[in-house]
Amino acid sequence: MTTLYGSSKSRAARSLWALEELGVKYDHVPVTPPEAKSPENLKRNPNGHIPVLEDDGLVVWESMAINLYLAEKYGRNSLWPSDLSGHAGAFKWSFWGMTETEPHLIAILRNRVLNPPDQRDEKAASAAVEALKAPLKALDQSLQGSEYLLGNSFTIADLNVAAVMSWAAMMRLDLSATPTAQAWLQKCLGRDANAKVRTLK
Ligand SMILES: N[C@@H](CCC(=O)N[C@@H](CS)C(=O)NCC(=O)O)C(=O)O
Repeated sequence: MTTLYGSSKSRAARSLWALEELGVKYDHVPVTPPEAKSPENLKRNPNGHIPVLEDDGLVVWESMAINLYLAEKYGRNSLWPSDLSGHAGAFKWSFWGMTETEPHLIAILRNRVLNPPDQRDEKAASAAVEALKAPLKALDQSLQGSEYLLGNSFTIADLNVAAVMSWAAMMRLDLSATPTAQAWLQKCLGRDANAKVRTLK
């Protein structure tokens, strides 16, 4: 039995997207961010965060770890690359997404959208937009000449990075300086499995 805890309006969207791509049968418990520190959720994840996956008794937290696990277990013929160099690519891009881009995107999101207007800092948001330019350039260059990050098929590397970058799309950040990355992002986010996630609680 597979259960994913976390609302689709949170980082849990990433893992819901992976489950939908993989066609895994699962139960969805849409725990919201304010509920993440509840005693029940703290039992599942001592950090008090969502998403959390329970899969046949195994508990996994951290969105990228959940997705890499799901891809390896259920996606041998789809999202999970077939060889060791592909696995290295999946790890590389997933960690890259979390460390090189997510912190900047969160800074922009908080200071332009999430914080109450009197607690927004446009200077911090602009600095984060500036800091994002180098990783975006690296992404754009890496996609030159291939459809997806690891070659010509969509893998968990694409899903994980596009899921992080979806905040850029949501905030309509100007990505026109990196048109290859922009086109790749639209292609990834336009997949049916991602559209399905947008309909979930
Ligand atoms: N690095 C973690 C971050 C998880 C995280 O911070 N999730 C947010 C929701 S997007 C959360 O649980 N917020 C509630 C809280 O921190 O109390 C992951 O990727 O899973």
